[in-house]
Amino acid sequence: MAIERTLSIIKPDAVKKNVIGEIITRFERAGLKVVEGKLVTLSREDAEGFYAEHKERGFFNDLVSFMTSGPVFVQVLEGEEAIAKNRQIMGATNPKEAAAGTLRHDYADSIDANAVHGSDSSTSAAREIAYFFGG
Ligand code: RTP
Ligand code: MG
Repeated sequence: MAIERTLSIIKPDAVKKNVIGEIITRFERAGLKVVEGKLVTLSREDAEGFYAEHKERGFFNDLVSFMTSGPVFVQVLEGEEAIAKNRQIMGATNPKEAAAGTLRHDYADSIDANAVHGSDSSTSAAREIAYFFGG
């Protein structure tokens, strides 16, 4: 099994709920290690650049407004199959469809305020890690 790195963001809704620690504990218990991390408030430019792949989608403006609505905790997780493992721990994008025991099932309020972000491929992980932590 390959050791990978992936980008994880604890989104403004979860930071407001004061569950950064609980969320990181879920990752640690699954064997993922935090190897970089910082609390930041994204500018609109930061959020637009990060989610550039979605810029033609109807939800783009709401997504950017939400991601800039308060601080986020940006981190790099490392471990075996980290990219897929992180997505599994997160659960489905829409918390109504997220399996019991996943982060979005347990902490997310809506498809917009859905607690966490995780890179969806090795290409995305490389781009997103460089975006926040340099190449
Ligand atoms: P993320 O990028 O935040 O980890 O989420 P994801 O891969 O599960 O979902 P993605 O398709 O990349 O969408 C990014 C974020 O946009 C919001 N979204 N809203 N209203 C909608 O139909 C809709 N679809 C997506 C979600 O907040 C999602 O996390
Ligand atoms: Mg995505």
